[in-house]
Amino acid sequence: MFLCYNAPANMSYFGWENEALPLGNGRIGVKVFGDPQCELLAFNEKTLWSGGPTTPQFHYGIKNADGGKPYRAIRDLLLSGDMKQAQSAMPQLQGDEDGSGNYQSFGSLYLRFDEIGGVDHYVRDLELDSASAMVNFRANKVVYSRHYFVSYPDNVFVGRIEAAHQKSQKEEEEGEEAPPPTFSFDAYFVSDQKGVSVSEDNTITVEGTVQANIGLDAEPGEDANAMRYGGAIRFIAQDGTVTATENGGIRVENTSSVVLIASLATDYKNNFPVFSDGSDPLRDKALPAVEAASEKTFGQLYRTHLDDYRPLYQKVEFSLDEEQIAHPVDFMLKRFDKKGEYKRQLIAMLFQYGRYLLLASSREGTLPANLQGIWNAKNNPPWRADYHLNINLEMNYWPAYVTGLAAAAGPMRDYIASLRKPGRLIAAQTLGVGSADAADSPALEEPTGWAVFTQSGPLGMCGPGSDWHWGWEPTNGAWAAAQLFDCYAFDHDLDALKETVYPTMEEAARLFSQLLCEDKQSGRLVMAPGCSPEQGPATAGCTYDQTILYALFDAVIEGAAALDENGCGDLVDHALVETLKSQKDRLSPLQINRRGQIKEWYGEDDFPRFGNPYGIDRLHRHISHLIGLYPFSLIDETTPELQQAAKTSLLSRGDKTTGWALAHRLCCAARLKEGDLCDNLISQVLKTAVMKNLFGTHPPFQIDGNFGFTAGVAEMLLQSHNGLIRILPALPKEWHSGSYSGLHARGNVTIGARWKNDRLKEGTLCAHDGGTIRLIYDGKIILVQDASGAEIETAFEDGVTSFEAKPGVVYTFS
Ligand code: FUC
Repeated sequence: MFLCYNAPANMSYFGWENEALPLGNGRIGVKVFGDPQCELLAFNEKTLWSGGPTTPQFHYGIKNADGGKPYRAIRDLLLSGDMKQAQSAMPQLQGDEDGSGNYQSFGSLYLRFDEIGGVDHYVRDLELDSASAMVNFRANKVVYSRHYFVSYPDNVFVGRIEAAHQKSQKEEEEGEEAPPPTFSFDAYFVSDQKGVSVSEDNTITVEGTVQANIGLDAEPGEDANAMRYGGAIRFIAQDGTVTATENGGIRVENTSSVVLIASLATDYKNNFPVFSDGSDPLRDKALPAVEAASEKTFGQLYRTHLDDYRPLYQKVEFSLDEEQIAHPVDFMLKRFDKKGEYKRQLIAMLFQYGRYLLLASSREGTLPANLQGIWNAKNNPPWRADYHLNINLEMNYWPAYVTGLAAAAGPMRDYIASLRKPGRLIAAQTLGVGSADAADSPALEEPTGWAVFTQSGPLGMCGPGSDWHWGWEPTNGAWAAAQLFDCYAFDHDLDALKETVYPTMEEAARLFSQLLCEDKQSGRLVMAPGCSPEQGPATAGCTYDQTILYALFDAVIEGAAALDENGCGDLVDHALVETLKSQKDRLSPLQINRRGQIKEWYGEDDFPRFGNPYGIDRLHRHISHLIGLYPFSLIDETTPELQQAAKTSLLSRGDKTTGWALAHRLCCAARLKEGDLCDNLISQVLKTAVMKNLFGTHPPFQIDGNFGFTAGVAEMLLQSHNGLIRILPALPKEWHSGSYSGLHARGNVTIGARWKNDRLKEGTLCAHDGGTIRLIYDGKIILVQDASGAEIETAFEDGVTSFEAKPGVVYTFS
């Protein structure tokens, strides 16, 4: 599958955002512009951040280190019913972002070619099956081709630029061999951190320390820190000459083929509160990677890259039975907008693109995909290109397990686990649990409970935001923690559960278990104060907080049971788990308001009807009161009233919203089995929420929209919450026929299905660990057969077909 274009990307920030094509190996990101005369390759390194503990103004977001005093006072005001006083006291809970830094841009490599002449037959594309970008064109009877990829196993960017004669058929037939055409270019690197480039022999190197948002006077920004970075770019020409130039560049002359190998690194390590491994990133990391890769040919490097990438990407196939014709993407988007054409082709492409982007921006051993994945062309990107935890980071990983990409999920798991230490400081200083008073406090070694608010970063930022309306959401870290349980729910990854996930979830639950208070009026156990992202009043027990805690407690209870069953019960605090069991039901997250919707705030029916004193936006992008529908599963076919209320809520919120918010609506509509509503939302995404390069847009570019879209489409095809596997639960009328394979269901089950004329034709199922399978397709009885075609004994009750699956056996069903 290709994303193709018949023009280069504009060499501007607009072009970078809308048109340039992304490559990455989870650590190194590159955007390809593809201008024939002057190639621009914009480089990123995932860990290149400003700010953090080495900048004096940084204090993890904590403004008032008050041990949680105002928090308790406001909680008591709310519990005594004094909404007004509570609201006016909320600013006391605000933190700040001082010194929290930004994800930085690494810099750009320019290749300025000697006059090439009139260009035609120009094509620039991104091949998803090989994670390669290509640029091909002709000029003066010469065919130029460029091929780029970023290899995860070799940790290098690799490019090859070639020229060949454009031969007529006659020349081909006659087999005339002329010497190959050659080309020449100057290469130079511009560091966005003002690092100096030096060239020697065939290699450019650049190094320095992070200068942050450099001012007009080229002075370092105030978030400049001591983080070291280094990069090396080597040019290996097949013929002609390669020489270092005096200005730190490289001149390649009269070559017919040249290979570029580049690697970038920093000294970042996620070891709070130091965040450095003390290395020399150029000499210890980037140069050795380039040296090692230079020993191999382009073909060998490419083969290693494919051997790593393809088995992951090709796990899932999906088609809506529309031929994938290689029209330029911008042309197809326009035609869809005007005439409704190419829709199914675009949907299949955008679905797989989300999987591609996740592999490109998130692989084992580094930070998770941030708000822009791994790509960023500024030193002050939108929202710092950080890790927002009130939906965005979680959404980035919604497609991971269901679309077979556990290999991309590790960075989220490791990052959230790493927030435990700074999160203990935050819990102690803002919520009064634990005794840590500074980042070097020995108390931070004890698992007393951790909390992270809305914004977080790789250098320890995780305190409350500078405006409580969006900044005081104490359960955000708990949401991320609860989601980590996907590793076990989907893939039965016991090692991950034991080593990182369970301890991280349990410690978050320990904190909130202590913070819950009884609301005398309702009898519920509530978290207070809390805000529904990112609007309305601070209240006691808002649906958002209550749902997250319900889901977290549930995940801990299930996780503990799994550890007990697998002989790892010593890792479980059983007394705590018993407490969570008794607290869970008293959280009572979901209530229906007098408009027949899911309540967002428990007391909302009593809010003043005139004047909107709490600034409530009924069309708000966040639908935080519906997280119990998706990603969590508090609402399903066993709760029809809640389902109806959720539908009313979803419809009333409307679809005039941002990229990620459309994606969340899509996931919710899928859970409601509203296929046609899903289809409308998909049209909205294609019309308003993707750019030419299919990057999701908020606006501006924000990658969560891509990942949420992929998760939403997967949820239309397969659902597996609450012990049931639902086949094709939300097919729109327009999707008459299609097929998929390789999607994952909870319980370590792989599923495929094919449908025609709106009906399931046939499916495949493999339960890797065996067990009882409970399948639903449209309330109909399902026939299950083994590989030999023999019918398997099933039971059918309430629309559910169940049978005992043997481990690893592939069954078919229809
Ligand atoms: C959330 C959203 C914003 C934006 C930001 C990065 O806080 O409410 O719309 O997406 O994250």
